[in-house]
Amino acid sequence: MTSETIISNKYTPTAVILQLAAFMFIISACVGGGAPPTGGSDSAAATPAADPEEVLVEIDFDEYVVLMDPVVPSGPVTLKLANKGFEEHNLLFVVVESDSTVWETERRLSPGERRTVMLELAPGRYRAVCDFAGHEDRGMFTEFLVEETTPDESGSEL
Ligand SMILES: [Cu+2]
Repeated sequence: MTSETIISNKYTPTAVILQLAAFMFIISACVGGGAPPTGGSDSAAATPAADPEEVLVEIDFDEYVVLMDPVVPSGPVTLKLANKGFEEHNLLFVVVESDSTVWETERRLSPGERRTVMLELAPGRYRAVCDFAGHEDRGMFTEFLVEETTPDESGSEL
């Protein structure tokens, strides 16, 4: 046996094909194990009749913070909730002055979950709180102001 045959044995087409097959298997396994086909989409396909005047309020959850704009216009808003942490979280809106809860999530958000909620807010100062599993005591709250919106002023923005 010459050294030439040893080298050619190492790089047979069969070995290359097997490696390729293994590679393809890994690729398909990754795709198959990914997000479910209907979940995790950021597209607006679910709300084709979206109002162009829609006011979006993005609220992110993490351990242990609630992140959102400190000022929100009054009236109808669309909350875009996103749990970016690794624990479950919920959300309550509490009027600061009266300490009364005006809205809360129907169920907790799982890690990575996104949820859209339509809501109407009256002017005032609010606390946005996650009161799940002692998170509030760890600082998982923020305050925001709902400001009265007057249609006449909307044209002067920017
Ligand atoms: Cu929480």
